[in-house]
Amino acid sequence: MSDGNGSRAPVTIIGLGAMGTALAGAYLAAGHPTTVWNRTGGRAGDLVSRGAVEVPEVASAVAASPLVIVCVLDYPAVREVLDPIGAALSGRVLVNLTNGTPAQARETATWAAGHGVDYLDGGIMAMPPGIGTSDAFVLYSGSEDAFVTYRRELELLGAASYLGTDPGLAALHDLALLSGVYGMFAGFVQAFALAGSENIRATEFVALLTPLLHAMLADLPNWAERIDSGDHTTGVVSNLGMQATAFPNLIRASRDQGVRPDLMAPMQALLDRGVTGGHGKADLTVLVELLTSPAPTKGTPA
Ligand code: FVH
Repeated sequence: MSDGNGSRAPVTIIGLGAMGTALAGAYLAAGHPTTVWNRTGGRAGDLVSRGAVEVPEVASAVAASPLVIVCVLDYPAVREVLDPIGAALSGRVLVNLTNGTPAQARETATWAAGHGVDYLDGGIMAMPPGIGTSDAFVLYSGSEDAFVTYRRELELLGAASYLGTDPGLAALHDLALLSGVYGMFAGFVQAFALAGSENIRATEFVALLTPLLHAMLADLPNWAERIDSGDHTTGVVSNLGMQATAFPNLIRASRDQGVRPDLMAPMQALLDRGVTGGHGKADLTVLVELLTSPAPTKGTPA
């Protein structure tokens, strides 16, 4: 939002960890008057030399701008910082880019509404060096007014997607996306450990792993089609029964090689549940349904 004379809206950033520092840097680079506050002082040196104003009191930081962005470690930290200054935040837009759960986002939105604060929750889908580049995107939910009013400022951080008025939606999407990422990281860890157990250098092995993962990723839209349609059995080329038979080899070989199979064991349990539940001929996508249905108790079918 500009004042019509082209001057930039003042922005306050609360939290100067790796991410908060990157956020503040993006606003400085775009010419916004930027006020910063961090629990531990002395972290704003570079930002101050670029024009940021560092203030010692969080209430003064909030008073400096109509748009306040908080990005600290977790939601308990958000509340620790903001609870005492609800009155100072009143009438302002608060954008919370701290990682948390949908329930925490909704609770914080309720707290904000009780103090007359226009609340937008967000999930940053980028690492700090990606902020302000075309690689970054940020998910938002909560106050649509806040999103529309400050869309231009939010776009400075990365592509901005508004998901709806339920403040928990951004956190839900964020955590679902991170589940995909961490599932992949778990696979990376296991793959490099198993290859490394025979002294295969990671830099050689990655040349094999990367194209395989690209091929698997190309199949992801087909997964999505199956999941949305609920049809897990038409045109299956790699059925669950076959995979449940091959997968234990991965666990056995890991043990034989002195590599802990802990990261893979839950997948084995789910595959086995699919087979005992009669889904051996189905695609792996059926596991999504098994994951969202209660685990069977002993003696009952899956
Ligand atoms: N960095 C990343 O790659 C990811 C990318 C996606 C989004 N996440 C989330 O962003 C939040 C902040 O992450 P961060 O990388 O800035 O984290 P740190 O560098 O560890 O800095 C933590 C800041 O939080 C402040 N803080 C912690 N506890 C409190 C508290 N009780 N009261 C006030 N501030 C607190 C800490 O302050 P200080 O220790 O310097 O005094 C830092 O400013 C996070 O939710 C990620 O999941 C980052």
